[in-house]
Amino acid sequence: MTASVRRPAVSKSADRAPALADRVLGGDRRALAQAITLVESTRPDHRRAADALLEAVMPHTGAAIRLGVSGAPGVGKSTFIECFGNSIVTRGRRLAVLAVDPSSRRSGGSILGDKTRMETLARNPNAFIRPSPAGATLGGVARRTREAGLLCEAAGFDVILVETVGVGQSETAVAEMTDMFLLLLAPGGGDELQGVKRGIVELADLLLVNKADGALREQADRTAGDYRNALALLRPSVAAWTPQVLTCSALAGDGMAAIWDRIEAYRAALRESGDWAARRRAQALDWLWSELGEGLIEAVRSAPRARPLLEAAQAEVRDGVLPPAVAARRIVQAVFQTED
Ligand SMILES: Nc1nc2c(ncn2[C@@H]2O[C@H](COP(=O)(O)OP(=O)(O)OP(=O)(O)O)[C@@H](O)[C@H]2O)c(=O)[nH]1
Ligand SMILES: [Mg+2]
Repeated sequence: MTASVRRPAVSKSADRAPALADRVLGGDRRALAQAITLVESTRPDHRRAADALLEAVMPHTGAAIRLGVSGAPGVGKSTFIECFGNSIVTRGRRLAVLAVDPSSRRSGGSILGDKTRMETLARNPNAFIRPSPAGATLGGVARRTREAGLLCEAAGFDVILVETVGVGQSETAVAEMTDMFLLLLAPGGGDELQGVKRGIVELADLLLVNKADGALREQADRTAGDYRNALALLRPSVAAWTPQVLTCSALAGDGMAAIWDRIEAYRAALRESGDWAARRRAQALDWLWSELGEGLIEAVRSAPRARPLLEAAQAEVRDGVLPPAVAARRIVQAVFQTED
């Protein structure tokens, strides 16, 4: 017997999945929106249907370019996505835009509000804009965003853009689910002044100094030069690609073609070196482990066998009489009925 984790029988609650999968694969936008809502749901029967759906579409995913876009509040992300998005859809691409940050955590408007700011793009049949679910936790949104991305790929979108706000930990989550990370910067100021953490700059494969127009143009060029110098001191994360710095103006629509060229050059370089596929494989495994971690915690929380022990352990840990590591080990042993 092979050790396969595939489940041949589809459970009753998953009955709606095959029909929905077919509609998603046919490019039906309403079905895509419903499918994303299904994977975002925490109801157990929805979760089972979502699993069946994801398994059904999986063979039809993987061909898209997955881009992360980040930048401090006000740097021009929404304006950029509208401008860049329009420029690539007019070149025949199909673009899906997803957001990672729960709207409650965002300083500016949520991507939902952005739908009005991304007016032209939102109306384009070759673009699909999906706000992040309100009230969700960061970890939860990041998990569902990966799945939403797969669904968009299955629906025929060949560029998946995941937006995040550039000030917190969500950047790492986004870098872990995308092929290439774009960081938007404003003219002038160092990272700290821009409210961008150093670690986020190090994640970037392409840095874009936006607002390179009018009175800000020269300063944008200087800022780009500063970042080029700073990047020269960093070790690139893959040998096949040295992060680059470009200037652009999302407002004036300048620099969009050059950005797309760099994205294609990046993909060609990483495909050539084998890093493209290797990174995807590593990301898939990381994803498995992170789901496994979440799943196990959930299982422990809801295991009846663990409940009395959990309550007692929490009280003792809170009162400082039991070391947390010891408590955790005992709970794990009780849940799995193992001895060490
Ligand atoms: N001059 C100039 N202004 C720009 C450019 N891009 C964006 N802006 C302006 O910068 C302001 C912020 O732009 P947004 O696109 O909303 O920025 P954001 O990064 O999405 O902001 P948050 O959603 O709050 O994080 C707006 O007033 C834009 O018009 C640009 O290329 N040049
Ligand atoms: Mg915005």
